[in-house]
Amino acid sequence: MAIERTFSIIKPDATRRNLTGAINALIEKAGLRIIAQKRVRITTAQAETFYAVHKERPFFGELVETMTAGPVVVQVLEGENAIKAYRDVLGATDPAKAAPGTIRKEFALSVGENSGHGSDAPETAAIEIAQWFSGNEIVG
Ligand code: 3AN
Repeated sequence: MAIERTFSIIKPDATRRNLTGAINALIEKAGLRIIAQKRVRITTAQAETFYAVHKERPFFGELVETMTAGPVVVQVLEGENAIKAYRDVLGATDPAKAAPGTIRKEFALSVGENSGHGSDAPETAAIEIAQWFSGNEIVG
């Protein structure tokens, strides 16, 4: 198995409810290492760029609004098959369909306010990490 890096966002619905530590505990329990982390506010322009792939979807406006509604915690996670491993820890997009013990089952409020983002492929992980972190902020 390959050691990979993935990009994570703890979304505003979760930071608002003081869930950063609880989510980080699930990340670490899954064997993923948090090798970079910072709390930031995403601007509307940054959210539109980040989610450009969804711009034709009916929920795009709501998505940009929820991602800019409060602070987020952006992270780089490292571990074996980190991209899939983190998406498994996140659980299904719709928390009603997420498995017990996953971040979204435990904490998400709705399909929109679903507490976390994880990259879906190595190419997007590389782009997303570079969008938020410079090399010397990532300490593996
Ligand atoms: P995932 O984050 O699980 O990869 P995507 O890429 O399909 O899911 O969707 C990106 C984000 O868009 C989701 N995390 C969620 O916040 C939002 N989203 C997806 N589907 C819907 C929907 N039907 N209604 C509202 N928001 C949605």
